[in-house]
Amino acid sequence: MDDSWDTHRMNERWKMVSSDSAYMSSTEDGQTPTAITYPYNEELTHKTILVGDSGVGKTSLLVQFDQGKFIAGSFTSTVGIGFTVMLLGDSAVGKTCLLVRFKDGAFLGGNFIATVGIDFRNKVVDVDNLKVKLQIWDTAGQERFRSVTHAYYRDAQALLLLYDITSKPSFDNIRAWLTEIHEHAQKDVVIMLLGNKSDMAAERVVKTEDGEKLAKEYGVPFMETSAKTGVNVDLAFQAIGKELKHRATQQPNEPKFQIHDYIESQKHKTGCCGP
Ligand SMILES: Nc1nc2c(ncn2[C@@H]2O[C@H](COP(=O)(O)OP(=O)(O)O)[C@@H](O)[C@H]2O)c(=O)[nH]1
Ligand SMILES: [Mg+2]
Repeated sequence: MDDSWDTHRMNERWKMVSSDSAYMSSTEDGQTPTAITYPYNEELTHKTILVGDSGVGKTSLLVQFDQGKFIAGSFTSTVGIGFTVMLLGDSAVGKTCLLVRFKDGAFLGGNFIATVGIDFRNKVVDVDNLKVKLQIWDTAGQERFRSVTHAYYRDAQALLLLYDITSKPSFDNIRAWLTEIHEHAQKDVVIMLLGNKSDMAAERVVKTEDGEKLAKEYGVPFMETSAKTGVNVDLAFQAIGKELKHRATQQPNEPKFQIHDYIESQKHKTGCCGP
């Protein structure tokens, strides 16, 4: 949860407060002073942990205390960088299941979730030692009419576009989705095509090569995933996180991150041999 992260940052921040300030210095050797050192000891570490629900203002309070100012935007002040990712694709391709698998490491079978859907989930991924917070939005209901609110698109830095390898119509609709995306999304949005349900080899109707071909035509990375077995799910989000992080922090002399190469080197192929 966010809270552990806040606590972690706070500890880092605390060290800064302690070492910068004359009135508080930490015991670097980690020794806990005993009662004998009282009534007053500059070397004493006063450890205070801010607890409370995410968003109540723990970090803001700490920053105010530390720096004497208020920094708006809990999100960035806590984590550093964060991005919005959206899941798109026809109804029942597995968007909600993919999100739950990534966030909680579990698979939700059955249909109840198809009608319910979820709004969004936050997850922090580690990218080259930097915490990158992904806010991942699910779409529920609207996808049937391909009428996802256009404002949603504008806010997204990355889009994961899914089809179901056991559903030809869901694959055929990908072109329409891409048209919709090109019309409404940010110009430099990161798009990734995912052929989901790769565990259902016996029911497959869309060949891996067909997915690859379509992705190549549109110049987007592609992989097959399974929300059920978890195959390539972390990789999909990790690749997105890496791409976004590199775009945000790219130095002029740094080589560009090659998302295609990264995925090719990491992905678990499911085309011929099952997951
Ligand atoms: N075998 C299998 N079933 C899946 C997978 N992902 C989703 N499903 C099933 O497909 C149905 C629709 O999934 P859901 O996540 O609700 O699709 P959404 O409408 O795109 O959000 C549910 O019955 C899921 O259990 C997968 O990777 N493998
Ligand atoms: Mg759903």
